[in-house]
Amino acid sequence: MRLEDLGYNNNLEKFRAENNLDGFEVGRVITEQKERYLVKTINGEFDAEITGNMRFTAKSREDFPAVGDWVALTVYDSDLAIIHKILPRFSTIKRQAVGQFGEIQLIATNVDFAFIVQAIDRDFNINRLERYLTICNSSNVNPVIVLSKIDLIDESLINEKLDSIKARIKNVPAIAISNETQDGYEAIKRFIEKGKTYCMLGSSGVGKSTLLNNLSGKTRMRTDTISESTNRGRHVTSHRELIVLENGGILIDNPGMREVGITEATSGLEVTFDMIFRLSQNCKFKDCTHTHELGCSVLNAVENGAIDRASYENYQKMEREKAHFESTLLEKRKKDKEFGKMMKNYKKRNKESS
Ligand SMILES: Nc1nc2c(ncn2[C@@H]2O[C@H](COP(=O)(O)OP(=O)(O)OP(=O)(O)O)[C@@H](O)[C@H]2O)c(=O)[nH]1
Ligand SMILES: [Mg+2]
Ligand SMILES: [Zn+2]
Repeated sequence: MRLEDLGYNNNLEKFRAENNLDGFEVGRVITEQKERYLVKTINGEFDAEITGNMRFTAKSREDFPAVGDWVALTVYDSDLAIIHKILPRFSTIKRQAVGQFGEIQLIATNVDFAFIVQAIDRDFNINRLERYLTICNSSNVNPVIVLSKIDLIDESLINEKLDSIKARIKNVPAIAISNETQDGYEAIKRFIEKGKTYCMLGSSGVGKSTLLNNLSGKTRMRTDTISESTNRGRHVTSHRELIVLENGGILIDNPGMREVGITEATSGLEVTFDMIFRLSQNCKFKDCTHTHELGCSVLNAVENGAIDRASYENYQKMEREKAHFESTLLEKRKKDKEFGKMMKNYKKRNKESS
């Protein structure tokens, strides 16, 4: 195996050379469980932790490694390796951490494409698709929509769903597949290139791991049906994991997600709702919120049907979430700063009195 087979590239090599990391091995984080990382290098797979210094200086979740990261590490033996540095990420998929407002959760890094999987029979929801798209668009990841389980519904309904996606979401490929019959697999495989990284996103039970297993030709991930009534909230896949396919594509599986909370997804909303953003240039007021203003091009477009009303409402909801997240973050930073100041004064006073 070469590092390139795991997705290593010239930019990373350049960074390594310029930052005097010659004394370290380089590897990619393939799983993560509670601050323990399994890192794959050309010499094998190693259990790793970060240095105390890294933990001490970390300001947010983004300063910790995540699945997909390239890291510089020292290997002592198979159970002990220490990660010294995270090499620069070219993409970071993140969401609002569930139940911890203002906190970020990293889903995967250095991802080229995301397969956004929804089961066509029960899970299909365009508002949620737009959420995933926003996350992808804010993080430099190319989205591909995958509707799974088409063996479970009537063929005419498949096209109906695909058309309803097309009506609202432009320029994003959508593929309908069945993991049972493998219909649509050719279309999926066409996206998968050697050395590129793909990430599975979607709710629990939609068939992400089944798809990954089938593509890899081996059972890498456990799959199962979970009875909604008896096992609410449990996922079959419990952690993130990166695997290399025979054709050279690199796939990251993820536990299913219930909520896809928007963080400070700056450009994500702009790209996802590009029609709304283009029209907003023509609004009468510069600070138009597109909610009630006269001379608002966006509201006009909603009125005359040029913009789908449901899409507009979904956009407004995510805008509010984004604003809420940003203000929470600001508040938190302010508090952290005040706490830092207090500690400094306290130490100073102690010094003076001693
Ligand atoms: N009929 C049908 N069943 C499928 C299809 N894909 C997956 N399944 C079944 O759906 C169940 C869940 O599949 P998984 O692959 O474990 O789902 P997952 O998205 O990985 O779920 P989590 O790991 O919990 O996020 C399994 O029983 C699969 O056999 C499909 O295309 N058609
Ligand atoms: Mg799974
Ligand atoms: Zn407006």
